[in-house]
Amino acid sequence: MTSYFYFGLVPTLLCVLFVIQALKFSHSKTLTNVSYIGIEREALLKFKRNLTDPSKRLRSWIGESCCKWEGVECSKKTSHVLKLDLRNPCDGLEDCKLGGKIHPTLNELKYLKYLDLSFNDFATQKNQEPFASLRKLEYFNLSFYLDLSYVPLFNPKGWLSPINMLSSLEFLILRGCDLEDASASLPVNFTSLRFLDLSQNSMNSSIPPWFQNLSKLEHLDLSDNDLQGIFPTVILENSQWLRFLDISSNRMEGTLLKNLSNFCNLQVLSLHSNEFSGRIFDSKDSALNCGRSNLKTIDVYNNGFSGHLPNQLGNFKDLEFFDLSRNLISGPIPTTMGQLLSLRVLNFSFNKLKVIDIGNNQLDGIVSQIHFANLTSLSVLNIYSNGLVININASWVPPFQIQEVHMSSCKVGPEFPNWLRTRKKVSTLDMSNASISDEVPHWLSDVLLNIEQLDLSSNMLRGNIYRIIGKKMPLLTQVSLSRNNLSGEIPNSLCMSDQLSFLDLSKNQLLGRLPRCWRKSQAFLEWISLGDNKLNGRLPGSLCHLEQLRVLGLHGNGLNGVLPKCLLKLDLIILDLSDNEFTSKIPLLGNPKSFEIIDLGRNYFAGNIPLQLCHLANLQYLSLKHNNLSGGIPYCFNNFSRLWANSTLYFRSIGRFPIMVDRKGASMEFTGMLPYLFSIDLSSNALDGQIPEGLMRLTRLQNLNLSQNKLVGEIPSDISNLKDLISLDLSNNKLSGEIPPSISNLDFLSHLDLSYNNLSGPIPLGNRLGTLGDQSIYCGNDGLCGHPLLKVCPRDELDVGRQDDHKLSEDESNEHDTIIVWFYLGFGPGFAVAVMGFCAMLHLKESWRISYFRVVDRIIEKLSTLRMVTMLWFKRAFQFQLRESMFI
Ligand SMILES: *[C@@H]1O[C@H](CO)[C@@H](O)[C@H](O)[C@H]1NC(C)=O
Ligand SMILES: *[C@@H]1O[C@H](CO)[C@@H](O)[C@H](O)[C@H]1NC(C)=O
Ligand SMILES: *[C@@H]1O[C@H](CO)[C@@H](O)[C@H](O)[C@H]1NC(C)=O
Ligand SMILES: *[C@@H]1O[C@H](CO)[C@@H](O)[C@H](O)[C@H]1NC(C)=O
Ligand SMILES: *[C@@H]1O[C@H](CO)[C@@H](O)[C@H](O)[C@H]1NC(C)=O
Ligand SMILES: *[C@@H]1O[C@H](CO)[C@@H](O)[C@H](O)[C@H]1NC(C)=O
Ligand SMILES: *[C@@H]1O[C@H](CO)[C@@H](O)[C@H](O)[C@H]1NC(C)=O
Ligand SMILES: *[C@@H]1O[C@H](CO)[C@@H](O)[C@H](O)[C@H]1NC(C)=O
Ligand SMILES: CC(=O)N[C@H]1CO[C@H](CO)[C@@H](O)[C@@H]1O
Repeated sequence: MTSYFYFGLVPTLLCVLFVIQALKFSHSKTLTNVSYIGIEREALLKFKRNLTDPSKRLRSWIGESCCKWEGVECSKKTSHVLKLDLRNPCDGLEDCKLGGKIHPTLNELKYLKYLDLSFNDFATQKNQEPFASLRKLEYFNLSFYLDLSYVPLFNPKGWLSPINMLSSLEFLILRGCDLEDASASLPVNFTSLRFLDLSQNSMNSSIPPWFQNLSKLEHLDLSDNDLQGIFPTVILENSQWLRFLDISSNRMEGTLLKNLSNFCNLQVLSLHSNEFSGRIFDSKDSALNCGRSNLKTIDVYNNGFSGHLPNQLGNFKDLEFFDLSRNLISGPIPTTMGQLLSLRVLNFSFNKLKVIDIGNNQLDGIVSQIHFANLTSLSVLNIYSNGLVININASWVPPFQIQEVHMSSCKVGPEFPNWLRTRKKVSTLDMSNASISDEVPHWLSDVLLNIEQLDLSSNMLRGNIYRIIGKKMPLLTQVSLSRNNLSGEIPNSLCMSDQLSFLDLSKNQLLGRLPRCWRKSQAFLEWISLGDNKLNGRLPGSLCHLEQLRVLGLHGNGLNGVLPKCLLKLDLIILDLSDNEFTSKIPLLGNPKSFEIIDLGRNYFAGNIPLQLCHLANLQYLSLKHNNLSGGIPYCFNNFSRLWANSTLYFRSIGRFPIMVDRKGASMEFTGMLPYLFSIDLSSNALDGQIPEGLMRLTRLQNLNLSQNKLVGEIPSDISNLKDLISLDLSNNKLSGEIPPSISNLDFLSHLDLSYNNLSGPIPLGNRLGTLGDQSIYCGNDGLCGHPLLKVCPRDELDVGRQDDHKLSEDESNEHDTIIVWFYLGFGPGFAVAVMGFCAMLHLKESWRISYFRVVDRIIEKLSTLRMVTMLWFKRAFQFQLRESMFI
């Protein structure tokens, strides 16, 4: 039994062993090259040795079989390394980045097909070819590889070998690599390329001609570069497989006038934020004139496209996203928009269209429920800023659950739109300036339970504000109800909105006290504007819990009492308490350097001007007028360094001003500006002492008003330092001495009042003063003589000179015309850049369609009146500052 076992089994075992051994041998002999696989393993180890790996992502890179290492994949058949995926797994976070130098040994991975090194921090080295022999590479992703700008990627001396690689490469992703010139850094003869992503680089050339030869391309992303010139539509003719085309945010131009049937093969067309023009739909040979389109996304906002919306919108049966906003599209909205149908199941028809944004065009005509009758999936409806009249039947129940509605500047009213009544998912509602003169419907606060952004400003809404914001709105971030006729007290429920950042209830009929319930958890609240209401009582100390508060506007109410001291410890930028009944001293300001605009005018503040004001280096607008202040003007007022000629602070500041922003953040325009950006107004107090010489250092001042005080002494002789001065009012003081002759050098001075002082001597002559007209600006000074007063000075013989002056001033006014034209041309870009900072500060979400930065109370009230005058000043300031500041 045992022997049988022995003698039978052993040979069998041996036999089996032999067979296994033989199999193993033949296998390695025929299918793999063991020594070569060892080389690949060694190469990877060498590569690893030169890397830094703070998160120890490569800790599995030990042992014999490199195929089990993290990020390494081998062929099952041959065991050669086919795939190396070292993509940063934590969304590009620093911690997970690999760093160091890429060792050229990587070239030993001759069978590699897939290489992903994206979001790491490898050092780039000249004169190295770390990938040059990767003949078989099909997928190469180097996204967010900090800086490839000086690496000649494909040149003979470069990283990648054109001869070896180009025929197999199908995916090339170089997003965010600082590439500057596609022609120089990429080769001309890819043959297999299907997916090319060069977005978020700095290419500023035109699109290189070799793009036309990418005949297999399916996905082309060139967005966020600085590409210029005419878009070569021939690319589309040659790439019949193209499904995805994104060239947004460049400077491409041209029309798309061509019946490009390949456009209709596209699924995603994104051309937004370029300079395209011409008709896009409605002419026979316009681009999107297809019988049946596959387009899911048409995203062409912010161009110069014109023409009408097509009647055949029904051709776009797969359309989900349709954004034509900020173009020059005109005519009516075709009713066929509501019949874009794709699917009919039983009795229900389904439609894929989710987003319609045709705001800010030149559309007109009447919009009724027919336009939206069959849009079952619609969630975003933006038709703002057109000439549209909305005429929707009050009993209509929409087939969709809308989330975002922007109808500002459409004629929606006079009734409040009843079709909203049944919608419960509304997160953004913008019906500002929509001619609604109705009472607020009682159901509104139920519709608004999930609201995030609400703008019903500039209507004639009546009724208690509780009907709008009386219930808890936990998601509310922005609300503007200004310029209506709302009544009632400010609801305490606002203190429950922890996401709130912007609150504007100005210009209503609101009564009672300010809410006292402000809480620390309201950590986003930056803007409170309650001006021009009928509020009274004291400022609640709980306002100081709002640590992010930047703008507090309470102008024109009946607020009274003492200011809470803590208020001035907040990092406020704009504080407007003017036209109230505040009393006692101006509280000492802590040391917040943030203040830029302080208006405490028309109150009952008494005592001295606090010296602490002088620490506010960013202050550029200070009004304390019409109070009961006494004492002297602090000598340290010369500390307002933003008002110095060499200050670079100003351009950041202007961004803080109220603006209109649309969701793209691209177009921003001021709704106005302060009459004077740089101003000190201390008029109508009881200030005494002399005008401090140091004030003459504030060379950017445009307005200096010290009138109606008890100032003594002379007008400082270097008043001509204030070269930007537009308005100077020193009337009704006790100033004496002569008028400094240099005052006639103030080129921009267009308002001057020196009346009712004790000035004496001759009135200076000069270009500017010659045109400043009448005698009233000098009257009440018995000692003055000369033109325009009738009193002749002892040695006055200057008739001839005066005529010359007249000639000069004619020339000058011509010049001013051209200055103004210049100003308009130069205005936009400068400001657009300047205001960016503020937008960021207010946590603008990208999806916002329009926001609410309309000015608030008093500050806006001042806006725009003296705009023309201000422009003269800008001409100068901008010429010198614009360039540098635009690139900060
Ligand atoms: C095995 O690898 C070596 C070293 O690269 C090479 O010289 C040899 O040709 C390879 N043999 C086979 C069969 O691939
Ligand atoms: C390339 O890498 C980036 C960053 O890891 C990633 O977001 C992107 O999806 C990759 N691209 C493709 C086409 O795989
Ligand atoms: C284009 O490819 C061919 C081989 O296919 C090669 O000889 C030639 O050098 C390549 N041209 C450039 C500019 O890389
Ligand atoms: C492109 O950018 C480079 C470097 O910033 C610059 O020198 C060149 O003039 C720019 N070209 C164009 C056409 O703007
Ligand atoms: C595109 O390919 C054609 C031939 O297919 C060739 O004649 C032409 O030079 C190529 N153009 C570019 C820009 O590479
Ligand atoms: C435009 O192309 C489409 C699809 O190829 C075709 O049906 C239509 O007739 C063409 N229109 C004109 C004006 O050529
Ligand atoms: C579109 O909606 C209207 C009104 O709801 C309905 O009468 C009509 O049948 C719908 N059209 C289609 C094609 O479903
Ligand atoms: C700006 O000029 C003032 C004098 O007017 C000088 O005291 C100050 O140091 C200058 N500041 C800078 C940053 O040059
Ligand atoms: C930066 C760095 O570590 N470089 C090293 C890469 O590896 C080679 C040898 O494999 C070293 O000589 C380098 O110093």
